Amino acid sequence: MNPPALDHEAANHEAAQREPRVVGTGRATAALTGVLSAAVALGVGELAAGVVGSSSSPVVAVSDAAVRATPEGLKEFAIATFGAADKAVLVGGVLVVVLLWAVGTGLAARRRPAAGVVAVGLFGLLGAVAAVTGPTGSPLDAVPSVLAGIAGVGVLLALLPRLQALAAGPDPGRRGVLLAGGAALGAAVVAGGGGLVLQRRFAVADAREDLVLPDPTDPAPALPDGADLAGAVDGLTPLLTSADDFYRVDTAISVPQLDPSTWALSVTGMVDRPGSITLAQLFARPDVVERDITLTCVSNEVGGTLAGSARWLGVPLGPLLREFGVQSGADQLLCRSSDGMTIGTPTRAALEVPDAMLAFGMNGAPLPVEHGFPVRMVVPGLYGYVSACKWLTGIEATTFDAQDAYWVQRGWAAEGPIRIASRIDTPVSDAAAGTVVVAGVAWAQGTGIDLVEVRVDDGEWRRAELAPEATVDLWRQWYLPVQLRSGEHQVSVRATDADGRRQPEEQAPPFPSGATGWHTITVDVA
Ligand SMILES: Nc1nc2c(c(=O)[nH]1)N[C@H]1C(S)=C(S)[C@@H](COP(=O)(O)O)O[C@H]1N2
Ligand SMILES: [Mo]
Repeated sequence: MNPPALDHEAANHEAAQREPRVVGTGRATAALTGVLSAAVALGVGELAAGVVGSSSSPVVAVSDAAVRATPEGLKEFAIATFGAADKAVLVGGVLVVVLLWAVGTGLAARRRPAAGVVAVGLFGLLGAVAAVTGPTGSPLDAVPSVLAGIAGVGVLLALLPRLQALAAGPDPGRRGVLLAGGAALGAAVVAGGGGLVLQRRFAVADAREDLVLPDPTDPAPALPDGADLAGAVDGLTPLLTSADDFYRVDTAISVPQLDPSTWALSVTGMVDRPGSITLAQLFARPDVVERDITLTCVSNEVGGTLAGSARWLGVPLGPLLREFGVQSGADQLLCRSSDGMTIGTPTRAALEVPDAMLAFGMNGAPLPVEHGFPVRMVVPGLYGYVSACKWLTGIEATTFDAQDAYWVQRGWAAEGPIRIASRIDTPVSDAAAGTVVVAGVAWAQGTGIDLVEVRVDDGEWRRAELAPEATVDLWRQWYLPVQLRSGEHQVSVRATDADGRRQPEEQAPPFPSGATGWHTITVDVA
């Protein structure tokens, strides 16, 4: 038992008897006080982040830490369930936790102001630790959370007695209390809004708009006639994916903003001539290539949408790496992005896969910021997690024995060749009886697709029509008209590559090296 608390209860009880109207208001006002102090804390956190130029406001820092700490299974689930919205969902979740924490803080402070101070202090501390321990964390990144904590404590202590006085009964200071609460809310909004505006100083959207890409010295080969059937077949995925529709998978809660005028790529480690190269130097190279390449995520489920095709503009990796003198023993290129991500690419692939490149253009425009502006890697035939480092700032030649990249530390396979795949895009789940056009895409990067077959229920496998092949690194569209009677039908697809290797039937989940199995859909035919 706690005597002071008991006294407090007794006092409350008396107050309640005197003034039954306000029973319970003490709790509500205390909770509200907690929420107001948290709001001011978050606002000050954003403001401080905007002033010091750190991307680690408390919410972002804690969300980033949550991404790092999330077990692979849950991450998989989040990517599969929420897709590109996974980060919004996470940040929303963090805000809900903050809200609950704030309510708890207010309630605790009602009994013991010290407990409230500790709760707010812990909130600031957690943010600071999360920020500093991030892969690119520096002591400066603790500043927003520390200031947020101090502001939160200050507001809590200033507001609590006033709100409590109000709750205890009609009080001449009522107006003053409302003013204090309103002022706190106003301060939170102004600080938070101001912070978000200040953070825009570091945004590179304008610099991206102004960037003039070089013309390719080696443009993409013309697409053969009929290579894109999307206009002719309803529901078929277009051959090239617009940047807006392109899937996005990364761990960045706040998208890295790299100034193209100061960007440079360092090449270090097991190289004879370590050094760096700027964007202007990349643009000025005699070999600027443009290629149509399908990029795929290892987390893609059979039939999933974590794959996209774009026209990439960039500089071939092989010749560039040879200029730096990558040593023969270095079997891994540890690619680093500005947000601390590491992606380990097999050196052999970077040197030998035709069209492996440092890309700065996507579909005729500079890379979108979310897709790695100003420079990312693209290696046809390797899943993104081992090849497609976005916001690239460094390449360290090393060995697979010496260092594990981010995803490999989390159990994913060290080398990630893209598995042959085929997907039904249409129909989705319903169709009208009669002739139904089944259509989709198939890919086997580096080899090319030779055959796509479709089966309805337990029928024969039938050869689908293939659109002409553009390149072996781009997915290939296919379609097949089939007769469907009313009722429920299973439709399956399987592909065979140009080496005669058929897509395996055996179902495997994405972890640890990519999903396998034939895509089968159920169609309700009316
Ligand atoms: N810096 C950075 N680069 C990254 C990632 C990341 O999390 N951070 N994710 C990789 C993964 S898993 C994939 S599938 C591709 C996705 O590229 P996109 O978002 O442009 O489609 O980027 C790769 N490059
Ligand atoms: Mo991925």
